[in-house]
Amino acid sequence: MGDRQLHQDHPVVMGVLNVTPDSFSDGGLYTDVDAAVQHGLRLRAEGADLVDVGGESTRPGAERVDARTEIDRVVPVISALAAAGVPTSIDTTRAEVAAAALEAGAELINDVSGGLADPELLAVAAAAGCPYVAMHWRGHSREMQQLATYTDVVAEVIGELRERIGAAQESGIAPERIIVDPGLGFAKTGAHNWTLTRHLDRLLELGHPVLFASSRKSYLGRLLPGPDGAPRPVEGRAAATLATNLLAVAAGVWGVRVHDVRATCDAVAVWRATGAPRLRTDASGTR
Ligand code: PMM
Repeated sequence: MGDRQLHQDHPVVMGVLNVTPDSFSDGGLYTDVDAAVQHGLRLRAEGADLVDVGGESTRPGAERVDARTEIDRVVPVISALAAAGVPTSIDTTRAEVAAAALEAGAELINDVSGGLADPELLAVAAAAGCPYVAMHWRGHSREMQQLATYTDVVAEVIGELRERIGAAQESGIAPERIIVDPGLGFAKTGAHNWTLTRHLDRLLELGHPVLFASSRKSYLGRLLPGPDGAPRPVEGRAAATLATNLLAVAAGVWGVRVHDVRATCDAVAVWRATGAPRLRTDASGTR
């Protein structure tokens, strides 16, 4: 297991591939293995550095599925993409699913619970020596919106991420393989998401690469209501998503997790053309 996904000379674009019937944006579109693989190939052709494969929806209120179901959804897709030379990550909170996905060829573990849902997952990442994304999380989808209470969201998210970095290191994950993510929309209101976006510089001070994942999320829909006051539907959130991602890239994040890969790669190319220096973040805290 290498670290090639970690050390890119450009901001990493992670394409979203949910093999689920119920994800908020692409749920139900790629439940068939062939359709999922075709979409993964398309994301890669459009410029994704990594295709992030998930088999359990984490949208607010979603019901959990069992590990067997999750494995049956993701493993055939990851195997086929790996065989086609497409780098993949596994979006899971479960050790068993992560182990099966790594075996099938996944190169990075994306854990939206930062090791809280299944502490065994940290040992799986440590043994594989793969990069590990620790997202800020306070509870499963059914309960997370009640947990969106902060007096200082930036300080609290940073403090709680610091604890997860500590737990990951205690389990044997090398500090330089730990990526952090503020977890937009996970136990966060729209106002929390905006504050975290404004203060990405403080998150970067943790000394770890930062992953930013705003793509099509509901707070963007609420920012742009229609004439009737209803939030803009998922299909109309691409431009707002792109704007947030460009802000994040300019702030120095390691990568962005997006549904619309081509547009994101175009925006990254625009940013790179300005010659703006990439902030280098490593785990020793130097930038
Ligand atoms: N959000 C979702 C799923 N996986 N992973 C990371 N690291 N960060 C996120 O914010 C995140 C994630 C939920 O959205 P989806 O339906 O787009 O997968």
